[in-house]
Amino acid sequence: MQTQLFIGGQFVPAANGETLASLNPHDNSVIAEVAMAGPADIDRAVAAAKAAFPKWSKLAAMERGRLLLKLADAIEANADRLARLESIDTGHPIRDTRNLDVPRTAATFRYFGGMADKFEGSVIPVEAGFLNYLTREPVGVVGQVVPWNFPLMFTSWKMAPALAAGNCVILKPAELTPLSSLAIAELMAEVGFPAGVVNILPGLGSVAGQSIAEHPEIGKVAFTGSTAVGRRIVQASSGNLKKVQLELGGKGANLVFGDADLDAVVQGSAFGIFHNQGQACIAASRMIVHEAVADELLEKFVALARSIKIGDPLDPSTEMGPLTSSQHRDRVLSYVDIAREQGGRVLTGGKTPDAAALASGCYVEPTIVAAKPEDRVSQEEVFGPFMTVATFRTDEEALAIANGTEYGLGAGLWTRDLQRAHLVARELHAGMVWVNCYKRVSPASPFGGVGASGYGREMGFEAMREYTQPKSVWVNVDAQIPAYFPR
Ligand code: TAP
Repeated sequence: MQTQLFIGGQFVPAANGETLASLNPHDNSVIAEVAMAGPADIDRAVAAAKAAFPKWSKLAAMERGRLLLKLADAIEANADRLARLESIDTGHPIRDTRNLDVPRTAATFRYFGGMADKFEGSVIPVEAGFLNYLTREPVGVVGQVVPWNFPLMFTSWKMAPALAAGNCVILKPAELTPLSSLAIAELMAEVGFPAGVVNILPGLGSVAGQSIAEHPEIGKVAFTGSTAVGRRIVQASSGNLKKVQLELGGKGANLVFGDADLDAVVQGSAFGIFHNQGQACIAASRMIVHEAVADELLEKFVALARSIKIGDPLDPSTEMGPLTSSQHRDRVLSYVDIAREQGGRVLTGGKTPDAAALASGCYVEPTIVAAKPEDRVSQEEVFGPFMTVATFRTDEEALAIANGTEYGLGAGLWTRDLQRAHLVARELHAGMVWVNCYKRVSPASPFGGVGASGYGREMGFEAMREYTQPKSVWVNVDAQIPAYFPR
């Protein structure tokens, strides 16, 4: 297992020799001591990336794509190792890291590997006699700051489009979960990415992350994480006016209309809120249900929540693992008190599991709380297996509740009425809407939000636009330009 910084194609210790323990959230045992980058290391990585950029950006796009495709193959060849590493570092159940995280990571590198030589410029019809064409050029050295909830997958979401477009990358994984991105660095070196094209530097957000956001020679910073840190990144980036892309928090509305298929709602919503222990920006964290079906739905939903098998992430039968850190577990549990203080009713969960075998881990039971739309638990991102429920009478009321937070990332709705589905989808304040499903993602479909959920889009052609700058070139083919200063 690699535990050092990946700079200029080499694994190296941090300049100041600092390390930090990465813990297994199942029992808080130490997995590894990992090097922690400081500003001097970020400077070294930027120098390596700058040196690599001219050759990498001018390499035939098909060749850049070929390396990304090779990396996708290498990820699949190492699937089991990567899945285990991700499970012990994050707490994701192995059934998910095997079936979702690793395949999605490979799929993202493969999608953008295929995209590299298909992302085209354009010719713009301007006045006669001129040829005006638009090319899209890479930004240069880009910084990427990744959170701890999907460290492996987000490494691919961030790096794949940036590299396909010809940029060089400095990526900082979260201090809590650095291991899978270092394993990706190892595979990148193996499949032949040139030195310096990718640099992966674990480190503290307030030190290494801040240094990336401020760095005068980094042209763009892409960030996924909390809205509070997103704001800090915007401020830090102002020195050199770098491009900023922000994928921030969410408070996903999940609207259930009276005509919905309730069994489908239960399954889709349980995936929406309890997959990855609810640690997802697009979690279905607010159920907003028509009062006529609320009792029937909640009875089924609570029964399912109580039956979820919580346990060691490495056990293939585990359906929900621990949260990623004990600090985060405590933060999630603190929201149970906050809910009660404002009159919320805990319908199930709201505590750590009773099982003695889980006592030293970061576990929280699936939690469902009936709360008013204006309560803090209905407004703030809890980021755990914690769902609020509120009821509505009219479609207008449902929309007002759904759109009544500062966030606007993902939202879902369940109905058999086609016209209502399209109308509500149009009116939802969100970057992504799911109809009769929840939390679907694909490398081909743009991902991102509005409002306090940030700006810019990952995935698809939109991601390639984010990682490039347009250049308009005017050529006089046979235009007769009248003299402006006739003499
Ligand atoms: P954040 O503090 O936002 O951490 C996300 C990433 O930003 C980590 O890599 C972090 O580094 C880094 N970071 C922290 N301060 C930074 C700074 N000043 N400059 C640059 N980078 C910085 O999230 P958290 O504290 O881990 O979690 C708190 C809450 O954020 C969660 O409860 C949840 O609401 C939200 N969150 C949202 C998402 C998504 S997907 N939208 C993901 C994670 C968290 P270190 O962790 O290494 O310090």
